[in-house]
Amino acid sequence: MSRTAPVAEPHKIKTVRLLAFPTLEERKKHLADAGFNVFNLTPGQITFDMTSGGTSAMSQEQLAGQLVGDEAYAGSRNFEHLQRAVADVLGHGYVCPTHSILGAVKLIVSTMVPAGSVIPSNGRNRMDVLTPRDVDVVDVRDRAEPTFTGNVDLVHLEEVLQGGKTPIVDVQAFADGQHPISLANLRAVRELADRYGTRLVLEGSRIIENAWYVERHEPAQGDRDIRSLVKLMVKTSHIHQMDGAQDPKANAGGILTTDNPADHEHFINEVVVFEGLHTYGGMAGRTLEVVARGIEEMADEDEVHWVMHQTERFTQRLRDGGVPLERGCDGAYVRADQVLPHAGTTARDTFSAALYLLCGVRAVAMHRRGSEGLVPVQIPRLAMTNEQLDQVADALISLVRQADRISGLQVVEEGPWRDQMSYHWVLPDLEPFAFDTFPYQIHTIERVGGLTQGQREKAIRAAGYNTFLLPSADVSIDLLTDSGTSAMSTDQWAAYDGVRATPATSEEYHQLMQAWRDLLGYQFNIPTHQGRAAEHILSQVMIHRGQLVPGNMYFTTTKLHQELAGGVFVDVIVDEAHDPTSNFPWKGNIDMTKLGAVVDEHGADAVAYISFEHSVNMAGGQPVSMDNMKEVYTYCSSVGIPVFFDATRCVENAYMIQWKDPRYARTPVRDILREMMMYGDGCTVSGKKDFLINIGGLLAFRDNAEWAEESEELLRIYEGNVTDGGLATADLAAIAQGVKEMVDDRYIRSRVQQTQLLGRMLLDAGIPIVTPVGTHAVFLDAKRFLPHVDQDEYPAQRLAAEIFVETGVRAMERGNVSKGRDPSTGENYRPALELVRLTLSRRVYTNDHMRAIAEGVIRLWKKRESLKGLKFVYEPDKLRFFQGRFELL
Ligand code: P70
Repeated sequence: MSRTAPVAEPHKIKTVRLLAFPTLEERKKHLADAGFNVFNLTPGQITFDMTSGGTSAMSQEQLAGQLVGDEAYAGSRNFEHLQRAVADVLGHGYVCPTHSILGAVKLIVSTMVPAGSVIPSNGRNRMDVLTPRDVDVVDVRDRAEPTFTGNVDLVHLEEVLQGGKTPIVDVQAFADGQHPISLANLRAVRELADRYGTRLVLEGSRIIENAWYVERHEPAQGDRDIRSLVKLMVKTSHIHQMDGAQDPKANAGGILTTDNPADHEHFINEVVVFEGLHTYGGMAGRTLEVVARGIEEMADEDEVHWVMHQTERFTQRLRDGGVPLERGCDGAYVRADQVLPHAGTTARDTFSAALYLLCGVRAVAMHRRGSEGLVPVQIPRLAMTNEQLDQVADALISLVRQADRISGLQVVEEGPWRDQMSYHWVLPDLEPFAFDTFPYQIHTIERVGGLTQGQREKAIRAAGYNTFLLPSADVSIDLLTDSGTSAMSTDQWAAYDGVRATPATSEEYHQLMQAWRDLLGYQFNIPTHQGRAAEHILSQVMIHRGQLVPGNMYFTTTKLHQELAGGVFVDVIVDEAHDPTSNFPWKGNIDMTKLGAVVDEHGADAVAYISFEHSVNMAGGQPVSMDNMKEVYTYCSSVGIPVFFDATRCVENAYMIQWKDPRYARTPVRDILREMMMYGDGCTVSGKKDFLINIGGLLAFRDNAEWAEESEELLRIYEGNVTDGGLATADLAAIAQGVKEMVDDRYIRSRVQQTQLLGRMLLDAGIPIVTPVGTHAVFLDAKRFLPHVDQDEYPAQRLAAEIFVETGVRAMERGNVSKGRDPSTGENYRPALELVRLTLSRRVYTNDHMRAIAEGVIRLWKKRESLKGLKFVYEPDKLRFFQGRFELL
């Protein structure tokens, strides 16, 4: 099936693994310690490890499968699952598991290949494991074939077969990672094998990539999908072997499959000698399960096309940059001998060492030392973004341009295998390459909804044109909120899994207290289950009935809790905040004149506290300047009014200060944050945002023990213990780790800059958005997008609904519906800002997703005139935006 190149990943990120960024000095030291053989480096010393074996990102279903390994010695459920998956996807009736692909080769050789045999093969790397067993491997690859370079030269094969002593014909799908075979050629090989009474053994570790190539390039096969091509190829073989750590995306494991009961019987009698019992074959139950799930998923058409698109794109960029290479199914195989001809026989390892020195990337040729000068730069499946790959490609290009500065490694110790090599080196003086990208790799992915436009139209009608009421399974890119939607890191999961749960006091509680104190500098820290719980308690403790609460624009839940405590919210944000076209950089600031006027008119005693939000959500994610925080605090302390931050997005605000205030350009975000918090008496936090967790909140006081004590009293009544706030012990552990990760400068920069990227793309297309672009979201200005729709017909609500229909992107209304009605008049408030928020989750979407979103909104912009407004058909009186339902006008 021919298709156009995909715009973005057909999935989102579920969990991430943090990357290491060793400095140049560290890289020098690590290289020397490794004997200048990059095989000896460890992932903690490497930024990107460019190898595809066992390094793929799994699906969340595969990850879950890890926990349902029944780990029985015999006849496990996981084995039964593997049998079903093999029958369904590969079509073979028998499967024998092995510990790895080498285990599978071993069983074939020991049951079928007597010493002195001759094995025709299209893969040179097969020699590594076959030749030492007193087997003669004959290369029968057809060098004349231009497209399917892995095809077997049938004349040559027949000559070899005529010589006898050929128990099997060994064929690799995408031989050596670079040479695909056509289905027609595979079928011809099968015919010959049958004619000469021998067996066709197919090595299908990269069968998906080969099937994609067939789908694309083999004339008669373009109408088939990946799934049917995979089955056709496997069924063409007598025996099929597969590496669980390649296409099935597991971290280990192998399988041997066949339709021949006699061959299978040989395998299972031999597997007990070398591997384990025939129902586990040297794999843990969990690995069987992950392999089974991986086989079921691997032929997913969208996913295959994404993976192959990444490979094509990566190699093209390298070619364009003048890097000599051979294109591989999983990356680029660089001709190190051409880059470093002066390095002679050590060209490959010299290239690898120089690349690591340059930028911290590992690309390594493994196994036996051979004559071909290729260094594989493979892409771990689904684990990297295009942006990261672009940067790796640029690093390689830069290395090639500096090749003349690099002298060859000098051999100190050697052996026939590459891991045995060790060297001396005169470090070249290279211009180092620095990455500026998301500081994590994708660890697991979650497939996203893929409804058609017609199906989405039905879905939004059924949801009463309220995006809150859509099932998330129907959503392709979910920009409803950044709340509780972050991808956790593997470090957070490790902490989560490692706890000893208790309803009393845990180690994690103490660790969390320490982490919060270090980060915020506040003495009293009270965990809550989320932000509104902290707001409830703070409002109850601090507000006397009738008191005013001045703040920099309302937030829905915050204002509601202030009102429930008898307070009256007064907006004292700068005027610019209400003007979506003003480019004032600190639109979150409090207007000192407005604040002074409130205090002068009512007296300081009439003011409960200042409600001071960082990176103001309803204004568009707009930051507060450091000077403004200082000024507000100085003034308020002088008149005795406490200042409380809503520090929900405090790290984003801190980054904005680093980015936009030249005095802080070199100050780490962590230190900026610490200073910000000095200008307040306490804070509430919805931890579900900047704290990088899916649940949790905080109420903190700088030093006032009395407020803290009163709060704890309410906490016990409404939330949980003082030592957990109603959170699971495991969640406390995830928070403690999350708050360490959130102040990483690379992370927060990539996070906010992603928002800026989306905003820029929309601005460039002339789409009205709130400027300057804020930190966590891009806000469409519905008044200018749909000027023909009256505010009482809810233009932002309609626009959000229509964005879903057009693009599958889910957004949120932040305008007239959210603001509600004035209780005294019953009329809608008709706020100045009538916005649709496109909110970016943390660590979940890539910059290619950003491009897909922008393209969709631009399409809608072009047909905006056809859109009309909405009317309420169900209108709750509190926070009506959550449950309200509408009809088209
Ligand atoms: C959002 C979320 C929550 C939030 C916030 C600020 C600045 C407090 C809270 C409450 C979720 C949300 C909440 C109400 C309406 C719509 C969406 N904001 N302060 O998407 O924290 O949710 O943890 O109780 O942004 O902006 P919590």
